Amino acid sequence: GMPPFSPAIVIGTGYGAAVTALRLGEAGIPTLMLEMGQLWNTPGADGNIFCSMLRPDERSMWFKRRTEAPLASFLWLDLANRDIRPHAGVLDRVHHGDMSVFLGRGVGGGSLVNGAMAVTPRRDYFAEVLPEVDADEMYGTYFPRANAELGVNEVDRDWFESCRSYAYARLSRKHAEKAGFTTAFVPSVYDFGHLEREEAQEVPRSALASEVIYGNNHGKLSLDKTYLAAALGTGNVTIQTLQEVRDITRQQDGSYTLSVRELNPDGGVLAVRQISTRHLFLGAGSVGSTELLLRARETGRLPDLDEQVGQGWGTNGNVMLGRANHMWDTTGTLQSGMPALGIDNWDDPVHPVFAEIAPMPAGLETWASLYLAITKNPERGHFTYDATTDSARLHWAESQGQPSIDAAKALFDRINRANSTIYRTDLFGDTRAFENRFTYHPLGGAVLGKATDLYGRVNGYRNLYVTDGALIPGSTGVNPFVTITALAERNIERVLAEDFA
Ligand code: FAE
Repeated sequence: GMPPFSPAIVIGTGYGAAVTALRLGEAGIPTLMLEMGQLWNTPGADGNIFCSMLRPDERSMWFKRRTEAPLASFLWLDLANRDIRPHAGVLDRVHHGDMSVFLGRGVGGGSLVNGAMAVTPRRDYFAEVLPEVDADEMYGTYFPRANAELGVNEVDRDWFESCRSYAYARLSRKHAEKAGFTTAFVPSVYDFGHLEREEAQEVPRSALASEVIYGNNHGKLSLDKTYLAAALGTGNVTIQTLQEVRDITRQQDGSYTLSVRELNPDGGVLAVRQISTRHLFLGAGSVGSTELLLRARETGRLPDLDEQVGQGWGTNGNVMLGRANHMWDTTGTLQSGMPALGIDNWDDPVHPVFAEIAPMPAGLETWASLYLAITKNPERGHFTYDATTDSARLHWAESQGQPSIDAAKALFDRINRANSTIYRTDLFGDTRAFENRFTYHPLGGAVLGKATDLYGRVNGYRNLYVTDGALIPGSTGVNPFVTITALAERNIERVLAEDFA
């Protein structure tokens, strides 16, 4: 018989997907969201929805036998990682040769696991990255709209100067300033008021209880509390979980039929079903949406997709590093898991860097300062389709990460020299000082104006759209979710006005 039909389907529930579903729902269009991860609203035996980073269990990772935290070691001991039962946990680490990508899985996508840093990119750099997008419109309308809907807030400056939670950030600021660099406060979707009450022990601790990459039990305005709650509130949006979209085919009448796996949260596929739609929005993220399109093109299901699908992928120049502090320079044992400060050296003509001052919430004094540097790395990777595994394969060589290291090194060599400090070489599993074999910020693969038109309409097919980080050509110069959100707001406004008449 005929598969069930929904007027609009959105794949995924991350930033691009959530924006799109809200605006479709507000316009009165019945919309179904298909999410491969779980809905995170049910406490486990310990009373918490999410587990902490210090005692990870099966809730932590997406079908792994052992956790794969970004800091592999401390004094070369594998302290951070634990054996776990394979389960549909909230954080995935997808391996592609020399590069692995961290991804959120669940209703809210990356918003469940990220550091909540909500940074609007510099206008001059945004215009450089996406020159065909009207920057006046973005900075006048869509960035403000995204910031308001996401609930972006800033830390109270007086509290910041006196609190325990950001002693580690004040220390890194002191070291940066000694080398002549300036720092900038970083807005957040973590509620800083909640954080103040956490430190005062008036509310349960979350950012102050080493909760970040495996989810926050309190304090964070993840998408399930903002855009997705509003989308459901329209009465026109439905979310189905543990639904992994695999294949997209186009029917003669122009509708799309999806083949969807219903996943068992403890492993395996319960069923495969079909569902059809008129308007199909891909919000499965840079890696997920690119894979869906590439598979569709290479298996002949959507043969007219652009050659640009799979191209233009980047890491946002991510590179992580640690510095060793002197005995008298303590970071403190209480560290907010949510960063609030960055070293802003983006104006450097040779090596622009925006380095977030990251916590190392080990619960003990580590004498280490940690950083995630965002650099301007011109290298790009691309995806090919591997028929034997029916999956997309990322091509990115470790050497392509070298420009990120060079930029970070230029900045932190100067900070080390000014403070007579050295790099930590015990953090990343071997003796390297710079870790560039993973990214938190995958961007590109179906780039705006290349694989799609200037509003995310996929070239070659009507009523097929990309809404997420796949649209951004590999770099935004800052943490990317505000950019993804604002661009999705811009695109869906145009699509609703023109394609649903
Ligand atoms: P994303 O949020 O990844 O959502 C995609 C959704 O689609 C996920 O829920 C997937 O489970 C789902 N999905 C994928 N494939 C399928 C399929 N085939 N069928 C059904 N569902 C599917 O996409 N960014 C910042 O701006 N600030 C930060 O502080 C920050 N910290 C981060 C920390 C960590 C540990 C990580 C991993 C990321 C961080 N990011 C941060 C990046 C940010 O979370 C990311 O750019 C956005 O989440 C990407 O949004 P998208 O809408 O592209």
